[in-house]
Amino acid sequence: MHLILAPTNLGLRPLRAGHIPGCWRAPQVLMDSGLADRLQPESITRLEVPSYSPDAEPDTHLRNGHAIREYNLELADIVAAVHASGAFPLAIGGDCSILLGALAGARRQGLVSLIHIDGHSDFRHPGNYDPSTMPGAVAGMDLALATGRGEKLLTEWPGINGPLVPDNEVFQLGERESHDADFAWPDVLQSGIHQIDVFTAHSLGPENILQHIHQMLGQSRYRFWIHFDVDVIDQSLMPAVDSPGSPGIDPQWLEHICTRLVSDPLCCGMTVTVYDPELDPDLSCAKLIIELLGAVFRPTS
Ligand SMILES: [Mn+2]
Repeated sequence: MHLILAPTNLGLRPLRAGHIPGCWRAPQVLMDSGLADRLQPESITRLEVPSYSPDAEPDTHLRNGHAIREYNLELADIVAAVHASGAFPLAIGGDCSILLGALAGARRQGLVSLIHIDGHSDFRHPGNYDPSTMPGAVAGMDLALATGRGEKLLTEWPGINGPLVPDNEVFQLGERESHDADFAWPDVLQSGIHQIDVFTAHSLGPENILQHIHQMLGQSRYRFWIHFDVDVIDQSLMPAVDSPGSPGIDPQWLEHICTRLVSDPLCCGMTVTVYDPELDPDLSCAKLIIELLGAVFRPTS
């Protein structure tokens, strides 16, 4: 496995005036807490920390939109190079905006499906909010942008016609707000995206969830990417995220699901996003993430 450290917070909104989201620190804190010792990657690439601006920019309604494009073009090159070398890319964010570059890189070797594991569908786009009212946070839009909804700045990528991934090749697992009266993006339910929300997930259990995922993957047999936003874990265990919530999916279920998916030869990479060390003073969340990834990637140890 090739570890990619992507310390970006460009896709998040400031939580209060003057706040700079802390998830850019995640790769370093996870490394200091033993991530590489546990995973034993064959090699590591480190991206720079980009400079964050909370302000609106010219020519885009996306906060840090231009910088996010640059960052993801660089990430895409790295992912493509890792694939060309025959290794498995594991990208540690950073916020969910890194999904775009990861998919753009993976697409260089052909079409991909996406398993989007996240407590939120991240499906904000101009069809369900008014972009002129505030600069948009890309970390809440990654699935919309990946399926081609939103500004061309982040939906169109070099050498790729159409969206990074079509709706019917996406499986979203873990949305917790789909029954809320103020659900931010109800149109995701009418899209072609396959979805099992957290409530249905609880009633199904991990084996049945895997069966549903494999049903989708079995149709196309494309290679597939796993996006794992740690906010899918309940906030009692994973408070160190931008948008914590309850309920969540049991870490042991997630470990089981991801272990099975990663062991599939068609699995072509994984992003792990949104851990914020500034909200994790005792590092218990860092330990949980490292243990979970350790079990997924070194299941026999
Ligand atoms: Mn997310």
